[in-house]
Amino acid sequence: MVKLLSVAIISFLFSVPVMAAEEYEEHNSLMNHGDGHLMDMGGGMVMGQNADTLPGGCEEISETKEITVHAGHKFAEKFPGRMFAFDTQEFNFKPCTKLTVHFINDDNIRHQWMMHGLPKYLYNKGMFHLEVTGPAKISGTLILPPGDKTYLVHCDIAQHMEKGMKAQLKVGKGDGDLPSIPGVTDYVIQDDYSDIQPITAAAVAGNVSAQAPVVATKSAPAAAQKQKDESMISGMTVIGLAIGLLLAPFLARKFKGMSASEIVAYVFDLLRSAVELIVKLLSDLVKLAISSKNKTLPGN
Ligand SMILES: [Cu+2]
Repeated sequence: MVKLLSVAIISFLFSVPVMAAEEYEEHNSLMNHGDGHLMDMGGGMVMGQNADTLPGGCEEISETKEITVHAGHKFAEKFPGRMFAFDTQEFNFKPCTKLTVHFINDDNIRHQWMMHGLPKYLYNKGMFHLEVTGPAKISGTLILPPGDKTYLVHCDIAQHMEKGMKAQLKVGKGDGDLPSIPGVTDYVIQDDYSDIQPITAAAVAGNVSAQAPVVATKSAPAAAQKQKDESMISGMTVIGLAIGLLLAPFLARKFKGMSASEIVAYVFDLLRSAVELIVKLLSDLVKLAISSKNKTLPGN
């Protein structure tokens, strides 16, 4: 009996994390503020909710669809260099589809599923928008317009789209692809890891493990130092060239009719007198400094 009980307890304990993973706070009693704008006190928000008005050009609702989209840091792990992502980067629906989106935020921060470019007579600012601080779930419904068009879906929290939380939703055939959709289209601004191969959409889709990101070996300060050194060298080169060009006519006249060994001897002699002059100047300077230091002020 004890054995049976302990087995039951152990199996229950093991199932707790699994059950916990499936549980999200549901924001399903939102207050309707009109114009498809719904909110609750817990930070859940829906904008552009439209479950019954047909967009112009739609004879009827072509299909009724429901999707569940997750958002979170963990979904960006397969996209090198990205921090946030949806679990799906591309959606496709028939024109005039009535679409319900169940948006699940898996992170402990705020995320959005924001769709742009919708007709403004029906959707305020052309947006349909789900937003919630997670981990939590929020749902909203809209009716997609007719025609082939590609809509941007993103999270508008500062830097979340730039860091990967971006997708595209094609109605019908769509009208092209949007840039920088992780795993779908190439990034507009490619990170510069200099020595490693650029990460293309094809590489991410085809072979994630083989393309595992190699951490850039060159650290930024080292690179900056190198650049500084290079600029110093080029500065010295210019000065050297200028001196050479100025001295060349004078030296050419001087060396006329001299043999190679005579020239070398002359140059060394010149250098020796230059060094002597500099040493003399320096020692004079030091003497001057010492003598002025030892001077006593008048009246003391
Ligand atoms: Cu976000």
